[in-house]
Amino acid sequence: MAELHISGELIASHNDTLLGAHKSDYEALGAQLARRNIDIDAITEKVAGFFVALPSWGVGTGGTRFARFPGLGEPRGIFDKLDDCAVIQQLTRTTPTVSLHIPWDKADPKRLKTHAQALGLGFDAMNSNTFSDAPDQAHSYKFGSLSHVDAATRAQAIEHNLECIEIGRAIGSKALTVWIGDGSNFPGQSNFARSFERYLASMAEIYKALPDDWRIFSEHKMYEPAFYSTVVQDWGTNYLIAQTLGPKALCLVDLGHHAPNTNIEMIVSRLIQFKKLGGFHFNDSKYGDDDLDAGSIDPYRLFLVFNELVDAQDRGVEDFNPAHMIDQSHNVTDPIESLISSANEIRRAYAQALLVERSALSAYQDENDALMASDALKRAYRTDVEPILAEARRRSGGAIDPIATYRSSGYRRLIGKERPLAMAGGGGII
Ligand SMILES: [Mn+2]
Repeated sequence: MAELHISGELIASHNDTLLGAHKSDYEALGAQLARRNIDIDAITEKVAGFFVALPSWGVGTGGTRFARFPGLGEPRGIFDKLDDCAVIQQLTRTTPTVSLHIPWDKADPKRLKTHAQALGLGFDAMNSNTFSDAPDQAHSYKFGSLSHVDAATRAQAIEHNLECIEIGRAIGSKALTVWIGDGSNFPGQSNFARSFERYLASMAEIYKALPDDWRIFSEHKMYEPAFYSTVVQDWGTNYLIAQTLGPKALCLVDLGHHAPNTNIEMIVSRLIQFKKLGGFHFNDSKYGDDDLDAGSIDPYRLFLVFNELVDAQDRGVEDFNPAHMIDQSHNVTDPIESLISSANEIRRAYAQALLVERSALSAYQDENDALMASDALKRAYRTDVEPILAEARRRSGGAIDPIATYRSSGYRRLIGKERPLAMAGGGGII
């Protein structure tokens, strides 16, 4: 039976020591926002209602192409991963769901559901894996999966995705994320048109098996593991996929899956406008698909993405319900601390975007006042919203300072004793 590792008493006693300073910070920010005609409590309420899903693969140490350096108390399987996810949720109250990766997290669905429920967790989108070979599979994905030249390999990859849907149905998931490693390393190695045709035909088979209330997300990535071309390379290709498959097919934007300097927030706006934004894999990057912690490199870009989301919300865009998920690889930090911090950074970007004075911004745009338009965004971005984030956590039973509370709990030391060091699988990077 699952048990919660962080006690409510620990959170409460930690919060007590910080409450005085926190209250005065919150009041000061409230007064500052009131001068802008913004009600701080209304913002706090919205922030408290914003959630992001944890990646099951994120609580283990990720590793690079060169090495993996596992830390103390690495999760040995999905049930350990869920325990770690529960710690993050208890402290942040921002991450009530977990996104599973099959076959890494394959287990009896009933046990999965019971364990997660006991920890107060639910399940977000399922992730299929046809970018690596499972030990017992008949056909290799070395040269592709859903777009493979061989029909039997494609059929096996389709079947795996159908199995992910089945497991997902049993545990209460409502979406399937498909990312493939298919592509080529040499010009001429594969025929662009024919491999994309094969991919679309395979995806149509998966789409047919999708329950009515499910969505399927395709995730584009410009390179890696294929270095010359990938079948689902860019948001244009991704849009064509979603458009070809039908209304339940939507595009997933992983922030690290673009060329450096790409205007991701504009891609987000385009996908919203044409009703094909499925959701996000949040992370950050400097050079490529670095899978660094959200907001750690370019927090302004994260804010600009959220600026588009809040703009769409404010305009009342129909059926606007993007999935928020984290997709990171943690190599030099305690993964639990990285995920706590990332969940906070994602909420921070949302809170800042809520502070943009949109009617003023719109007026500056109509007057071609570039400087003041830019300043309207900067003004919101410059606001230190930490008291709002802390108050949202506190009101939901979470910690005012989740990292400090986590460190004082001794959780990492405790599970270090329970879980012997193992080279556990499932530290995936997609
Ligand atoms: Mn991803």
